[in-house]
Amino acid sequence: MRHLRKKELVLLMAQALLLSLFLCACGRTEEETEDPGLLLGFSQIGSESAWRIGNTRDIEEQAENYGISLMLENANQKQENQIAAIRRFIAYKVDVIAFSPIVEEGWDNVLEEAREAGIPVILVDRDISTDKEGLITCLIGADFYNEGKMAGEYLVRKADRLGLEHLNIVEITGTANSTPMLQRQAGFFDAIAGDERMTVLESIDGDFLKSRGAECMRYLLDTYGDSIDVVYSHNDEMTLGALPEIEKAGVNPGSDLIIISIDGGQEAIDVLKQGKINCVVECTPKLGRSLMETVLKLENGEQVEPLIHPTEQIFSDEQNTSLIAPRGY
Ligand code: GYE
Repeated sequence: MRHLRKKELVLLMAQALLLSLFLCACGRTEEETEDPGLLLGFSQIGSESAWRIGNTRDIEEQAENYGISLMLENANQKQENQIAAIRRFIAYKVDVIAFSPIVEEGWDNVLEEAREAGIPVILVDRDISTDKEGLITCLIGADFYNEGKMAGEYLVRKADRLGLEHLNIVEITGTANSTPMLQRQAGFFDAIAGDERMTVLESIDGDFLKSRGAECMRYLLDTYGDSIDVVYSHNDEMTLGALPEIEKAGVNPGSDLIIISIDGGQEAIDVLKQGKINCVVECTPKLGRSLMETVLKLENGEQVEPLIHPTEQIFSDEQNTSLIAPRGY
């Protein structure tokens, strides 16, 4: 065999390297397509709350249970990172794409790219707002409007039970223009609408973050002082950030102030049991099983429900809270 000169050998190796890089960039390599294991690409919002961390853990566990390969990317609270991740999933030719959209707007272009690539997209947890048809196969997530409505109905029952004549309410909302923020606000406001005892002093964006919950509560206490009767917080993280600020002001949460929260994570339930939160509306993060079952149905060409809502309950001082089972997130 002719001895290849060193220069030719280097050139040959460089060409081989370029070819393998090209094959990788074009998606799964030959041997992977021989073993058509189902591959799900999931873009997760971030790690902003115990709920989100529980949601990620559940999706990973259920992918394992159902034998589905999972490419999960954490977007660290940035929509642009989610869009980039979805484009990577398309390039890699995953079988299904799923994601929890941090906000409702701004997804049309990347979802049209997924549709042109023939990759079905499942929404998990949150929804999108679009005028275009056929971008999404289904939504698996909570009925956030009903969560807000249950929170408002609890407050009405509390006012009736205690014979309260007037309640000044402050609202600490989740991420602006996210589905849970929009719908938890709408459901709560509809539940108290027409009840002349209820006045909402201010709604302020806490972005579902514990640190922002504390900042918002400091501002609200400085602004409205002891005229506040009720704090309605869109998630436990912000509630847990707000509570120390309330106590620093010499106010007793759960007795001087009515505290209403949403998610139902273990930490908030423990505080409910201590009597420092009055009501926690459940929002389960355990959506992994429904997601994997839906992925398998799509793979088998079966019809899937366009909307899958988990059943949810309310935990409050109307019940024996010592009986609440461990929450798992
Ligand atoms: O309430 C909050 C998380 O989208 C339901 O996002 C989810 C919300 C949840 O950060 O804790």
